[in-house]
Amino acid sequence: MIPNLINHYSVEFSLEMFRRGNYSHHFEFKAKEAFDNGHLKLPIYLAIGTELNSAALSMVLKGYNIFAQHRGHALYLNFGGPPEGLRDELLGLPSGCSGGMSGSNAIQCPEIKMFGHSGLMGEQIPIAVGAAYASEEPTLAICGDASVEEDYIYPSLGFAATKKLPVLFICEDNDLSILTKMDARRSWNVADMARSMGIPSVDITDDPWLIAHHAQEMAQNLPGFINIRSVRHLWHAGAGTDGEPEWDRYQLVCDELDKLGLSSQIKSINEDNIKKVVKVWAQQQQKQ
Ligand SMILES: Cc1ncc(C[n+]2csc(CCOP(=O)(O)OP(=O)(O)O)c2C)c(N)n1
Ligand SMILES: [Mg+2]
Repeated sequence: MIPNLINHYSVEFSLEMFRRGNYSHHFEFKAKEAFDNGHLKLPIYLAIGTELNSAALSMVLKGYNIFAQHRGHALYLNFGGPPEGLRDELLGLPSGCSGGMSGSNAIQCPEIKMFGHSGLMGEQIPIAVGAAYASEEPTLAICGDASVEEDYIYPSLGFAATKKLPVLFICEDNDLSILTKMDARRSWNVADMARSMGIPSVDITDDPWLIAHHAQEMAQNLPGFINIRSVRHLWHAGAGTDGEPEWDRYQLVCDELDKLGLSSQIKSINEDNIKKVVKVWAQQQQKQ
């Protein structure tokens, strides 16, 4: 616990982080609407509930090669991937960021150095480690709490520790493997596991200022591992819901910014982003 962490960051930092996460938030709801209306033919893996995790990472990690898995829309957008490319990918169009051939599952974006995912859970971790070894470039390797259970993760962590590779590992931990909670799957903690291999590790909530703080600190001396306790608001794939989420980080962040006296700024960011997102989706509807 770091008291008053939010006050360690400038207003500009907090508002820019909110602007990014807020854009992704609205984009995801438009994607959900398109899915609900039957416009998307492939499964969709929405990041509603985790939009601010990658917004925080994008604020402090610059120039990283990015390897992620299926729930990556917000990551793509927050790091600057063009929304039109993601929209078209979801719609299965050749102008999509993966040529319309992967859909939600395997988005990629050379402009932001984000590599696609094959669909095999966790395979991006050994690939990210190999890429960091070869390139010596800073690398962001993200997976879910179920994917870290795959056996190829541990040799990869061990190799990154031994070679002191510049990899920041993130586990976006929503306590779910599709529908199975963690306590039915394993008795160990992944941050402890990474630490036992010699990788500095923390296990934190999805407070975006806390994420930014730890990512920035770890980036000074990689490798590092952050487990982020998060909430998936909607189904694993698709856009349904099983009820109220355990917590709503997006709303909590709005409340924090409100307490800082920034309500008029967040209102205007929100209105501006809604207009932008509506326009992006409307452009494609006009073409169809
Ligand atoms: C090796 C492998 N086993 C099983 C699957 C089927 N599968 C796809 S996603 C998933 C759960 C992923 O959970 P997690 O990594 O925690 O990510 P989340 O969906 O919770 O964000 C499973 C079991 C797969 N894609 N690959
Ligand atoms: Mg999970």
